[in-house]
Amino acid sequence: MTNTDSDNSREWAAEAYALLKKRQEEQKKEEQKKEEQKKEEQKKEEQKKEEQKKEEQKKEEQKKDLIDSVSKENIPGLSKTVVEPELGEFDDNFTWSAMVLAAQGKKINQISLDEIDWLTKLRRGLEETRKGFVTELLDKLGDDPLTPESLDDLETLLIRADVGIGTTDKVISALRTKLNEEVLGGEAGIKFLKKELKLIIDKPILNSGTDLLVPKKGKLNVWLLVGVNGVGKTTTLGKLAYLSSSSNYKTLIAAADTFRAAAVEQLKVWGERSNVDVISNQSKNADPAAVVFDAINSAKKRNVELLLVDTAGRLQTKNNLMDELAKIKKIIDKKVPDAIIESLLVLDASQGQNGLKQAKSFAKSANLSGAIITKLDGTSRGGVSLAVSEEVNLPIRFIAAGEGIKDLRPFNSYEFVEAMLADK
Ligand SMILES: Nc1nc2c(ncn2[C@@H]2O[C@H](COP(=O)(O)OP(=O)(O)OP(=O)(O)O)[C@@H](O)[C@H]2O)c(=O)[nH]1
Ligand SMILES: [Mg+2]
Repeated sequence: MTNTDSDNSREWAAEAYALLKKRQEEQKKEEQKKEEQKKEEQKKEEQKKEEQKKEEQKKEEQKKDLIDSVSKENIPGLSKTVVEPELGEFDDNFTWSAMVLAAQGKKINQISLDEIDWLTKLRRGLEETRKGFVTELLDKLGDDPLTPESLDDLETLLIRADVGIGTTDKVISALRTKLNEEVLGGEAGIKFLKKELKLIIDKPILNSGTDLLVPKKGKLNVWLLVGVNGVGKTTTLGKLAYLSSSSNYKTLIAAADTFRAAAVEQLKVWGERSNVDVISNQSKNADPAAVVFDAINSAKKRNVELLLVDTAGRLQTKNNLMDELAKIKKIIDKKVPDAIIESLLVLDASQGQNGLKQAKSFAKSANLSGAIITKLDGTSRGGVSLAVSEEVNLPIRFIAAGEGIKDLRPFNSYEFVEAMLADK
């Protein structure tokens, strides 16, 4: 970005901030107004009740019970809790996030607080990964141009951020070739690095022919979430259910992790939060494929567009797990041959190279179509996302940076690389 570009973007960010602030204030005023109206109505209602009290005491008490129970349902925290983001200060976080959106051609009135909030979280989450090499590299370089020696440093830093040896080699040799052609300062070096990393992440996405994974309308889409235990499959499924139902796709959840006792309960909480039904079988050691069978029947009856299937991560042996997945797929193929199946591997970024090993072994036997990277908040190993793209050849479809219902977004390589290599 040139200075003028960045000045313009800052102005843009200030305008965007003012607009969002205005919108928020208007919303607040509107809510206040509604609240006052509600109070007024309640007051009137109470007066009315008071008048009627003597005559219809019995009847009145019944009515009050009803009102009490309805208002209890509306108390946040008791049932479906979706925390809405608040507009913070007009600070560096806001400016950076707005600039990233502006650089992608977003118009001021198209940006939402959700997007700003997400980018801020993503950038903050990747801070540890970034500190590992960008900050250190720029510190080492000062104002000097990149040299073959500084590339050796960069190589070590990339490997430390779990980018993986193969991916690091590729990036470093591209930089070496570039250095043979021209002198690169620190900032230009980072810019070139961003471009190279983006190319690596984009390759499997381009090869898949689908930029953005969304359910195909008018069809049954079945997304299987697979991965070893504890990586975040169930949480991710809950967030996907929210994203899908709030984007108006008719959604259903199949609780096919029958291995872990609490899995169904955990899913039901997520289902309630996003208003999505959960198909389950509470009996001990129920067959996961049987749950999927029931879920498909329901999905067909209800014209469901997206069926999200939670699977177990802790079957005793890996073969067992793979057999289970194969059985689930067979059932889907048999019952709905024209369903669109996505097998999405959930990977915990904080497991770094270990996670990559898992990805490789799953990819061999599970016929995966994409990856979801979780726990990008607060790890120094976010670089593993690059290894997933380069070494396992999987398109990254979603990323998560937190435990909240809105902390999962469709993957955007530009935003990811900008967040990972942000220079402030
Ligand atoms: N910080 C953070 N925590 C996460 C994220 N995603 C999931 N978790 C947490 O990781 C833990 C495990 O998540 P689960 O969704 O239960 O993982 P799972 O893969 O379903 O686990 P099993 O069913 O036992 O195989 C929970 O405490 C989640 O809240 C994330 O993006 N960031
Ligand atoms: Mg689970």
